Amino acid sequence: SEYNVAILGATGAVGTRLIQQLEQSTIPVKSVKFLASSRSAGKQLKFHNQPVTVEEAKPESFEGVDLVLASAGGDVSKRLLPEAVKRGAVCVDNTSAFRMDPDVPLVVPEVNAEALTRHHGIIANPNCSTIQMVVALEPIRKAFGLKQVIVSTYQAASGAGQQAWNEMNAQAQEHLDGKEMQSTIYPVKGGAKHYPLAFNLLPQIDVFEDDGYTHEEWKMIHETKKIMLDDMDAPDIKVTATCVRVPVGIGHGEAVYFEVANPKEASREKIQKVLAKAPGVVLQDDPDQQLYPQPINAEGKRETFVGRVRGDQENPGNYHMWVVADNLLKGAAWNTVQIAEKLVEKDLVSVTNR
Ligand code: A2P
Ligand code: 11C
Repeated sequence: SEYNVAILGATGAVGTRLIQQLEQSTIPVKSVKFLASSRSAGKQLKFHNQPVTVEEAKPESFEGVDLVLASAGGDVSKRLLPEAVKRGAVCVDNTSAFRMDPDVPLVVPEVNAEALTRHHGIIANPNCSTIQMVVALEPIRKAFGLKQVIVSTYQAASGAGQQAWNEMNAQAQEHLDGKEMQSTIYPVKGGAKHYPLAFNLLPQIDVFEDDGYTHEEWKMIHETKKIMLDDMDAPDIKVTATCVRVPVGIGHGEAVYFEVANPKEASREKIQKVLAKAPGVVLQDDPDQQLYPQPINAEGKRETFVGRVRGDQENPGNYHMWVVADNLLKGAAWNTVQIAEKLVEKDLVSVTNR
């Protein structure tokens, strides 16, 4: 069969890439609808070179729609996706609105595609920094077990949305022109204080929790556990994170320190071998050739790039690796469309199994 597809948030940094990834996907598309706020209604976008007029997203917009790909912010998803499900549409949501709902599968196809069979109309796409980390960790967990993960992130400007990304570019120009940098968005839109990101590092992504962690760090901890331990009797994995915004346009980097459960089975070479064969992973690891993942090379790619694999010299059974992916593609638009492809493959684009 063919599907009527709606993209919610079609004008955003992720939305424009959802359109492009849908064009390049295996999903048979009967029709598309591009939805955004009233500010964008009437604007023309293209699908396979044909003009499509953006419409204001309303509950009625989802009449006759089979599949919704959403990336218009958590509040919009909370308000509109239940309306879409009521009208029979299956929704893949890129926001954090439903991720921790026990009835909502949180899916990275390379890790837990089987969770899709348990959907009730909404499937959640994880946070970008979580996705690329679990793509790299899952093959290691399968081969050697995993006890502990300590991650430090280097997250690109575009993760905060198109407006924020534009602000960093403007700040860079202001600084080079000898002017004062104007800051109205980073680290958090609508927050009490704003700092420049250009020529800077901001160790705050999203709001602070009471325990001193940011919400982005909270997401990396709890989403990782939900995805990797979902529906398994696997022992818990200890996870902790420090998330930092860096002045890079596209491509999150992550320094991942991990402890395997079966240290006798593992070695640097064996881990490299497992990663080289893992789905969705490209191993770029050759110090002699100065080969390692870089955001500039990951931009526009669907894969997760891994390099700098090495054993910790002081702690046997512990390893380090460096993981990079396009946060707007594998971290968002591609993972969302990939989930939709799996739903089509498994004939799960219906809301009958509620
Ligand atoms: P619009 O362009 O009309 O504001 P980003 O993540 O890059 O900031 O993009 C956010 C996306 O969410 C945009 O497509 C934006 O549309 C859309 N959006 C924001 N608010 C709403 C809303 N109230 N209803 C529908 N879409 C919205
Ligand atoms: C960032 N990771 O880089 C965030 C963006 O939960 O989907 C994605 C937020 C989310 O700012």
